[in-house]
Amino acid sequence: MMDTEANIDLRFRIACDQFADLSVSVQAALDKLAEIAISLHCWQGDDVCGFEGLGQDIGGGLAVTGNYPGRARTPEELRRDLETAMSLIPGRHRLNLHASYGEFEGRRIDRNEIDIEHYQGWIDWARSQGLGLDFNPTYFAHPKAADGFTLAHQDASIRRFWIEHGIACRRIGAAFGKSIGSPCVTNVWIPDGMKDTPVDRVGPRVRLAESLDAIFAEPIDPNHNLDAVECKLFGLGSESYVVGSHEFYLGYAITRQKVLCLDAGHFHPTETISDKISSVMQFVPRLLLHVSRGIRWDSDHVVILNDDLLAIAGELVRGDYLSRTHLGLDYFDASINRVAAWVIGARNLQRALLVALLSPFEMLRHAERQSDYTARLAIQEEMKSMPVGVVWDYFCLQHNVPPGLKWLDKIRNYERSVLTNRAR
Ligand code: RNT
Ligand code: ZN
Repeated sequence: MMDTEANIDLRFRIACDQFADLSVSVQAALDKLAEIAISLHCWQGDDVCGFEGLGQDIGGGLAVTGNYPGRARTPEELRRDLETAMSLIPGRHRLNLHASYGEFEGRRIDRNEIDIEHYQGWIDWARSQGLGLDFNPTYFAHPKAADGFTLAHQDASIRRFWIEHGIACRRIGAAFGKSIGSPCVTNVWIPDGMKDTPVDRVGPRVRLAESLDAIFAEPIDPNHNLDAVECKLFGLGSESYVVGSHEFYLGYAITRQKVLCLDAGHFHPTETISDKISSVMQFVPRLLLHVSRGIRWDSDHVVILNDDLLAIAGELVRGDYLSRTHLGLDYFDASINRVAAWVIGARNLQRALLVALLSPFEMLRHAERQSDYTARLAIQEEMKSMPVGVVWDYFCLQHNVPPGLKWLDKIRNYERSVLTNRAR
């Protein structure tokens, strides 16, 4: 048996020839893949608990299920887990932080009082790791969100509180972007909605638009902070009506030229986001994707390499949208090793992008332009058995990350030596 590296090397060279026959440059694909940053969501590491110590239910129609041992309980634990995950994901990436993950040192700092000092530990860590930072105001898991309304609340004082939170978060996002040297995407998602049929669908939407305008009133340098808005079809407890629907935020993002966030789990169960990309990109400046996997409802399962993911990656590459798109993961699974959940999801997104980057789009476009749909279908199907796997392994080796399944051994060691020592 050859050693793994020599074996991968040999098979890689054969694969390159196969792709060259289709006029695809493997090296160009790998160079491009190395440039694509994925924003890892901090909340997978601790079941969306955060560090405020409010003891508040997560709420907001979100639900984390499972009780796998090893949940991160402190910023130090979460950072160590993230470092482990990132050591198994090729390339340079980003961290997506929620406001509830500030370091408050036992003090009760309410959401409208948060300031950059509470995130200095994250900035220092991100800089030391060479990571970009993204941010999210936290409009759930709080007494003032307990009745399911925040920015669209009937009570002006509650709306004001959440507007102040949004304003504080944009300033923190801008400080992130400035000190890291890469714009921070600050994404607004709110839970507001109703369990049962509302009578007034208009009022909350008018209030939401006003609240958002108030949050975004302060001009902020887009080189430091970019504002994103995320829609949803329904949530637990907001089955009948969500104020921030797709149409609402699509209209909002177009008229205000904001980043539109599409979460793969936030549409009808048979509706996919891949086909939306080329439509919305005609009208919004940039896109944020919450790469997730809905099952039956917005269940936030770990991202797998399925047709939906491949279709998303294909659209981003074919449409040349990568430079206008921010990629983030969004799921929370507490039933498996949480560090592995990050690694599996991130590597799958990268592999989907690699499949897209290795596709013979010139050849396919040519067939389509000639109305030769027979060839188009034949080529598309042939691609499914091209040797992408060994190209991926080669990419991992290039970036000093374990190829194949070898990363799982590292996770097992980490679980044994670190995670199992954490009390439940
Ligand atoms: C909720 C949204 C949102 C959250 C995070 C925790 O349905 O997807 O993005 O998952 O803010
Ligand atoms: Zn999301």
